[in-house]
Amino acid sequence: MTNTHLTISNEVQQALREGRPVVALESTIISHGMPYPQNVETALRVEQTIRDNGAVPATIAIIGGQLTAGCTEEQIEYLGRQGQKVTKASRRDLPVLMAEKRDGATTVTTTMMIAHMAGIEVFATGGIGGVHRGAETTMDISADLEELAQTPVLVVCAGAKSILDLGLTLEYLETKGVPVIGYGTDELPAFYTRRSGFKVDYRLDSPAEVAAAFRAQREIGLKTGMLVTNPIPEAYQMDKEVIDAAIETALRECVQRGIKGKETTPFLLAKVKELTGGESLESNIRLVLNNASLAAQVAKELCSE
Ligand code: PSU
Ligand code: MN
Repeated sequence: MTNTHLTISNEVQQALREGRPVVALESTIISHGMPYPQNVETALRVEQTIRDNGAVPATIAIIGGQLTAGCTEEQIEYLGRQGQKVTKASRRDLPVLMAEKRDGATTVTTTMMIAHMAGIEVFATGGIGGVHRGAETTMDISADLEELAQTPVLVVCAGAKSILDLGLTLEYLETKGVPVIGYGTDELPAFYTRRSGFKVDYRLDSPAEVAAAFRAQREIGLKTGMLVTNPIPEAYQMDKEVIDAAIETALRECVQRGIKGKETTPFLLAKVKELTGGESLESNIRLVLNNASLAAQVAKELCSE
C-alpha cells in the first residue's frame, strides 16, 4: 500500500534510491524555536552544512496536510514567517491536520515518524523534549521520549535544556530502552553548556563508532531510536550562572502565568532567549550547525556498508 499522505522531494527520493546519505531536519525549531529571520537563515545554513558534509538534507513539515520530507526554500521561508501561528504538530496532531489539509511544524516526535516512513535513518536537531520539572504533578513528559522508544531513527542533539528535569529524562529513556550516547563525552550535555553533571550510558568518539552501534541495533530488529548527544563547541558555550538564572526566571514566570501543555516549551524557549539576549540565540545556532555536521558524517558511514 502506498502512503498517499507522504510527499518526498525528488532530490531526497533520488538520494534514497541510490543509497546516498540523507539527514532529516525538524521544523518546529524554525517556527517555534527561533525568531524570524534568524530561524530561516539558520534552517538554510543547516541544510548547506549537511551538503558540505556530503549528505542530502530533508527538512520535514506538514504542508497542506501532506507529510513532507524535503521542504523547498519557499516552504522553509513560509514556516519561519508564520512562526507560532503554525500548528506545532506532535503525534496526536497528525490525523486532523492531514484530514483538514492544514500545515504543521514537526517536533522531534513527528519528524522521526515522517523520516521513518520516508526511509531516512538519521536526524539532526538542537534539543529534544523530555520530562519537565514538576512532572510528578503536571505529568508533562514530552512525546519525544515515547517516539525515541518506538521509532528506529538516530537523533543527534546537543542534550536537553535544563528547563527540563535532566535526571528524570535519563531515567525515562532508560526505562524505554533508548540508548543514550555521549559523543566524545561521558556526560549528558545541557544544550547551552557542555556538561550537566549526569552521566550518559556510553561514550563514542567517531561517526564510524556511532554508525556501528546503530547498525547493530538495526540488525537485530530493535525498534527503538538512538539518542546521540553532541556537546556545543567550547567556543560557543554559555556561562552556566547566566543561563541557569534565566531558566529559573522563565520557569517561575511560566507557573505564574499558568502556561500549560504544548505552549510550555515554546514559552520557556522564548523567555530564556529574551532574558539572555542574542547570546543564547548565537549558541543555539552554532550547536545546531555542529549537530548537522555530525549527523551527515554518521549518515555517510551508514551508507558505506
Ligand atoms: N527544545 C529546544 N528547542 C526546540 C524544541 C525543544 O531546545 O525547538 C522543540 C522540538 O521540536 C521538540 C519540542 O521536539 O520542542 C518538544 O516540545 P514538548 O516539550 O511540548 O514535547
Ligand atoms: Mn509537554
